[in-house]
Amino acid sequence: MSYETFFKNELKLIDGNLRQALSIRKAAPSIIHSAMRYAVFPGGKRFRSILTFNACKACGGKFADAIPAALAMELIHSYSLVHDDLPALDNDDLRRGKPSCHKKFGEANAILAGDGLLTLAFELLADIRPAERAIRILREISTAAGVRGMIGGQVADLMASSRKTLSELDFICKNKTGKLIYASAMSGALSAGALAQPLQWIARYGECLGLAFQVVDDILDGDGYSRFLSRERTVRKAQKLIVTAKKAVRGFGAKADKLVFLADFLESRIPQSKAEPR
Ligand code: GRG
Repeated sequence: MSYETFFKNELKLIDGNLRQALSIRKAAPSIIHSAMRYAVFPGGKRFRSILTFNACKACGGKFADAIPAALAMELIHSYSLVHDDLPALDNDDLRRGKPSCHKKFGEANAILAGDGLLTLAFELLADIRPAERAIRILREISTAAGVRGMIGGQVADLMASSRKTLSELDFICKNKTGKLIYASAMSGALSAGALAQPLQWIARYGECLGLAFQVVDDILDGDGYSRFLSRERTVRKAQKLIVTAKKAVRGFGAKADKLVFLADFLESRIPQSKAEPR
């Protein structure tokens, strides 16, 4: 079954709730709301929010319990892409097949739209109840998105020389990409009120899946790990992480089927032979 069919309900739920969260149509100045919506729609794979929903489900919660965390993860991911595309960073003119946010709305508005998406994420998380749960989730997500996570990884990437070591590359990928995926899983589990043992399983799963995501992305782009390791070793690294991720959630039994599907989906993205870079 395709990814889109398998996750039809999650995709509908995340898009409907994102639309609602971003639908301040009459609010002034309208340009910032338009730029924020432009950055979020149409979406990409919605991988992080799908992960949040299903980590929550594996831990005995309902999708509805995970809506604020799932929204937050998708908003923070969208902000990171808007800022990453800016001339000062990757300077990309295109994102998801259309002009990047700064190309459409100008650099200043794109910076502010990114800021708007990031702060909206935390506004939504603040409504989680009980309040102790909100605080726990806020801590997890803010740490992952900040200097001990995505921002730290991005800065390490900017500072690294073209001759970085494998351990520097690991640090960059675990933080820049991995931490947000880790937090997507953890915030889903926390939204279900998960206790120590299931949290430990989800933590291990999220950690391995997060790094595997970047390794697979590097295989597709012919970048990062692919420049360091042979194709065979890069593929093996991704596969090993995916196997470990799946093992970590075995204790959930059938409740983790969708988490296993997500891990298998990553593996299915690895081209059979050396791909032309995207
Ligand atoms: C604060 C100025 C400033 C910049 C921050 C946060 C940041 C810049 C960069 C984040 C790093 C980043 C974009 C890492 C790449 C992660 C990655 C592989 C993104 C692609 O994710 P997918 O494949 O995309 O899930 P879709 O389009 O499917 O949502």
